[in-house]
Amino acid sequence: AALKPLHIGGIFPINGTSAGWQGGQACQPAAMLALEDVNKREDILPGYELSLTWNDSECNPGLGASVMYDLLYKPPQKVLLLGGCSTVCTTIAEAAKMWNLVVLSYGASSPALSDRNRFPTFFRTHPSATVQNPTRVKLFQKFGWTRIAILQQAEEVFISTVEDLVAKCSEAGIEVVTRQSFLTDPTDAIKNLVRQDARIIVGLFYVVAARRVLCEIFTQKLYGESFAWFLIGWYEDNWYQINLKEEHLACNQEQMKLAAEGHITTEALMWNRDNAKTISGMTSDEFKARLDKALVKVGYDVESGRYPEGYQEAPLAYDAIWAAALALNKTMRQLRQMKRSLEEFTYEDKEIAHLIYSSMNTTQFLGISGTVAFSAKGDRIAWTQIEQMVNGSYVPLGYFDTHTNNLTWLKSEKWIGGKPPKDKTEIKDQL
Ligand code: ABU
Repeated sequence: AALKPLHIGGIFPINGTSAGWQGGQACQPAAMLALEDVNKREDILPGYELSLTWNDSECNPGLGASVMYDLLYKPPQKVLLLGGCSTVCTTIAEAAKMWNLVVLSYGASSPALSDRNRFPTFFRTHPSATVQNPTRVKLFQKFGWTRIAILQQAEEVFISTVEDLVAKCSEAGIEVVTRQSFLTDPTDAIKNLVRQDARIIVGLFYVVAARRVLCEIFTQKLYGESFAWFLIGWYEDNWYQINLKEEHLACNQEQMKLAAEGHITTEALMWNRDNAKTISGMTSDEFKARLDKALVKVGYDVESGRYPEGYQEAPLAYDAIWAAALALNKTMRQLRQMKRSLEEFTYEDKEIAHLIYSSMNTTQFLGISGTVAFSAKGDRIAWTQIEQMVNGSYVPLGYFDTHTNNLTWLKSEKWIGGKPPKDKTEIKDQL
């Protein structure tokens, strides 16, 4: 018999000049691979074929809303929405409850999205940015730093991360000497960091802003042996060397490299570390080989090291489709007992919507990104990875498991001055 289609609506940030995250570039092909694999499985959604109708949001919340309305108002009926980029997910997840739709995000880190009152039908395979804060505090303690500063882009994703970081620092007796924020131009915020004698600085911004900050760090000489910068770890590896001319930066590649040297990054682990067989039968290495092939096919030159944005998060997109398929499969079985079926779902159907929600809530499997399971707030539970830029490349420093407070440290850190910087100017330096 012909397979009945089940439609997921997808929103991917791919093109555009928005200063956000264009991670759909790698995440959309990864989602298509998952769709292919899930549809091959006869034990998952038998009798159905999962399909993805999608469009580009450019990581722009206005465009994202318009893409969502198009997906909802143009047939066919969608059973679930997939989204990436915090600013867009915030918009669509707040609205989706009105259509009784679950939103599943492969690429939204904003801690604000963990608010179940505001986003009652939201889940994500992308961990919340708060998972990095205990790691940061652990590192401050490890290196004896009790005085830190924060520089943030004025976006809800970073504001909510900073609120959590400030609370965690306060619990640990670490002073946040200043919290500087900027919209697009970080020049004045960085001047204020200099005035406050900031040495240990946590920076939270999207990658376009990160390049502006780095160039300004170079100009205002806030780099080198006296400083430790903590940046976000999900930028692509060559982020500080690209688009300098297009973005009209006053720094060249050499200056950007100097300013970037020694910075530390923290990020949730997004690729399963052991090479175990996952639910799809693939190991992470096998997935990587397949993804690379798919990316070459759509024109990305990954063989010469030029990875599209969202490459790191690609396992999260792949696993999001699996999570959706498994949750819908569970819902299908429950509906069968009620003499109902998934294809009856409409945006008014609270009963089926509730079953999809509860099935997603209890979905658990070993994916390419590790164990996929959701907390009561719809969040992903994950380890973090710590890296440092040494000679222009990222070197792993360690891993941290927040739940067990266990830091695995590889002792591979390199300090420009041979030892970690101090968290303030010492009296003898002032004489
Ligand atoms: N790792 C990408 C997160 C992007 C975002 O939160 O918007």
